[in-house]
Amino acid sequence: MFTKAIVRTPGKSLVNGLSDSKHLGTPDYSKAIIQHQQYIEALKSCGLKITVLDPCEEYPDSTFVEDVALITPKCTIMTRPGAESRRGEVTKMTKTLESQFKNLEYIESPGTIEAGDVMMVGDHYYVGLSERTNLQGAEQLIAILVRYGLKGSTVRLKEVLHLKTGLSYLENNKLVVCGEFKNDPVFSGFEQIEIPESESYAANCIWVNDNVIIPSGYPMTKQKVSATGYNVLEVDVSEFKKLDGGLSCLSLRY
Ligand code: CIR
Repeated sequence: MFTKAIVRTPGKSLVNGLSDSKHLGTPDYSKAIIQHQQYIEALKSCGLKITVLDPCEEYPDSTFVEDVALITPKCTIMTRPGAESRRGEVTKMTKTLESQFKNLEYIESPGTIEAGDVMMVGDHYYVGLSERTNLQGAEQLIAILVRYGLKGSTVRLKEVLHLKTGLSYLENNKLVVCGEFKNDPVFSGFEQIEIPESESYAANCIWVNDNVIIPSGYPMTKQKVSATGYNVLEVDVSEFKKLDGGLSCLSLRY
């Protein structure tokens, strides 16, 4: 069960965030603020106490807090984003986390990791090797996990930005899969919920205490996730989609 989450209100500089989805247009800042508030309300309705950090204009992508830290029950690992424009976000987040968490650990150069590439399944952490996360970063992360009695393994990505762009673990052995992860033998032991290509954005969804939050506007995903028996909540995150960000990216849940 999760009890808390950390989010960061988007700054006006959000419109300058990194994007491979320019065809979707520039995010509308006012809409993004409303959607972010609705996201917070959804997390609250799942029982979480939310820490809302102030906007950070220096870093346009800083609302995607998930990428800069991995909070585990045993330790908290500050990442080193592959996107250079995002590296400074880590220092900001470290200031927030160091007062709350002991056992802070750090990924060091030349390693890079963005925690959108890390999927927790109990005490095992799958680490995507992507354009943002390199082998050195993954090896450092796994070595830290092992020191704390946890485990990890790597998964090579072909197309998606982050591992959790195409996979979401919904607990109880249930795994949402899409695109390149369908039929991957690494995940054959899970009860799979296959998301069609036409709804691939919704493959990034989040389990929060037997609720699953999905992006709104994806009816097939809604139907498939509802069939698991979890309570499904929908949040419109269209403005974050324009920056390749999904629901998981917008919070650190612990
Ligand atoms: C980026 O490209 O870094 C941001 N525009 C989006 C980050 C999304 N984060 C995630 O998937 N965990």
